[in-house]
Amino acid sequence: MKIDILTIFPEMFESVLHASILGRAQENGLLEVRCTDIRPFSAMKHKNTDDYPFGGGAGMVMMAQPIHDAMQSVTGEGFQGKRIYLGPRGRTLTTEKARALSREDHLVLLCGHYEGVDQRVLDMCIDEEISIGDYILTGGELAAMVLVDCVSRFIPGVLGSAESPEDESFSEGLLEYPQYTRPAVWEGMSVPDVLLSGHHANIQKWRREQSLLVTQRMRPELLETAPLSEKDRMFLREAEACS
Ligand code: 4GS
Repeated sequence: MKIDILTIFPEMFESVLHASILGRAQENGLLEVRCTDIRPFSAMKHKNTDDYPFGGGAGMVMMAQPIHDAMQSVTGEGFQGKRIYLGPRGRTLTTEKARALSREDHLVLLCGHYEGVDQRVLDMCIDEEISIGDYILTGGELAAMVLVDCVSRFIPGVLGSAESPEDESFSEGLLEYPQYTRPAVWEGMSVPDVLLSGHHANIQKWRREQSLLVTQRMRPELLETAPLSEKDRMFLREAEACS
């Protein structure tokens, strides 16, 4: 997959994109991320990318022209893919959305700054606005990095063969069960016996129940849409009665 990022701060991406799993994915040719600085595309004498908002008000607005020209430079003729603006008005990024985007050949991510972007260039050049959550960032760059990271997990081969993108919180609609590693006793606290038992079926049952309990406690609304068996529902009813 190819991902182009349009930003006025390309240097923010260097370390994030080259370390760890994303770095390996790019070395293996599974992922190709390119950052394009919007500023050189500005037709203004001083290469400005923002201006005062029509109608007044605080802050600045990113101008249409530099963004449009930067977008043209990475899409060209016959672009096949999705052009995404990261901003708080968009639909919130979810696992489903990340999985769907991972099937695209080419993504272009536009990072906003200041009070936003001239609406006309969004109307002309953007297919979809996506938010990473209901809070305000100082810029869209961190949101773009979050999107690149969670989309990349779903590209076949990006995770090592032992890891699965589906074997985590949310993928089964539930939160993750607790994990433990050595030592078996640390600071007087033991690992749950069942995990040391070697009894695979009991371990699976325990993990499922822990997932159900932590979801009920922390994110009960997820239980309304998670695929639950009759056994799961019975367990949750009993847990509720005991609490
Ligand atoms: C988000 C967000 C965001 C909005 C960028 C104000 C600077 C800022 N982007 N998900 N201007 N939440 N962007 O807060 O994507």
